[in-house]
Amino acid sequence: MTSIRKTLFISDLHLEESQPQLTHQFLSFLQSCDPSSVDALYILGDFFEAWIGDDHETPLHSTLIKALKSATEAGLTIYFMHGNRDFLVGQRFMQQTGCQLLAEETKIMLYHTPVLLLHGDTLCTKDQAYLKTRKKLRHPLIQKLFLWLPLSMRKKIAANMRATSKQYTQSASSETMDAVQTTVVQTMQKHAATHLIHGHTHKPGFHQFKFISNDIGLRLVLGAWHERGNVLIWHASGKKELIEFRNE
Ligand SMILES: [Mn+2]
Repeated sequence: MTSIRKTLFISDLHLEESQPQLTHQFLSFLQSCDPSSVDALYILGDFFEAWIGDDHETPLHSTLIKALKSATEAGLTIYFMHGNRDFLVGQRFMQQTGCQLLAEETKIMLYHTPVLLLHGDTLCTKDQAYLKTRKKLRHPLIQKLFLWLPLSMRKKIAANMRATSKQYTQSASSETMDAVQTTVVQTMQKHAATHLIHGHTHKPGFHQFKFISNDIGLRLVLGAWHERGNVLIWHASGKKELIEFRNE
C-alpha cells in the first residue's frame, strides 16, 4: 500500500498588510493542511515581508497568529525558519502560535533521506556586500539594541532599510542574487546531506548534480508567492512535487 503521508515546504510569502489576497491565499492553504496526512509544514523564511519585533501588533499579525495557533492546536506540526526579512520573529510569536523555531541551518531525516534546510540567502556568496550587512544585522547585540528602541523609531529604520534594499536588489544582477554551486556543495557536505531545500532566490525548480564522490545531490528551490501560492510536497513514498496553486 502506498502511504498518503507527506511533508510540506513553503517560503517567501512576503505577507504584508497591503497584500490581503496573499494572506487569504495562505489562510486557505493552511486550512487545507490536514494533520492526518501532513506530517509537518515547514515555513523556510520570509513568511513576513517585514518584522520589527513580536510586540508590533497589527490586524495582519493577529489574524495570522490566530490561524497558526488553531492549526497547531488541531495537531499540525509547523516549523518556522527565519528569512532575511523576518529574522526578528521571536519566542513570543512561537509561544502564541505553537510554531517551532528552526536554526538557520537545520538538517532533518525526511523519510530516511538526509535533508538540509535553509532560507537560501547564505548561498548567494557572490553578494559579499549583502553578506557583510547580514553579519551586522544578525549580531545578537545589534538585535537587542534595535528591539529596545520604541516602535515608532523601529518602523522608520525598517522603512529606510527596505528602500535601500529595494534599490540594491534592482541594481544587482540576477547572477549575484542566485545560489553559488560551490557554496551549495560545501554547505551540504558540511551537514552530510544529499538533499537541500531552500527559498529566497524566487527561482523555483529542482537541480540535480554530482558530488566528487559521484553521489547524486538534489537542490530543491521553493517559489515565492505572488498571485499564486507555491508548495513543495515531499511524499513519504519519496516523490517530490513543486505545486503552484491559486484560490478561486
Ligand atoms: Mn529572502
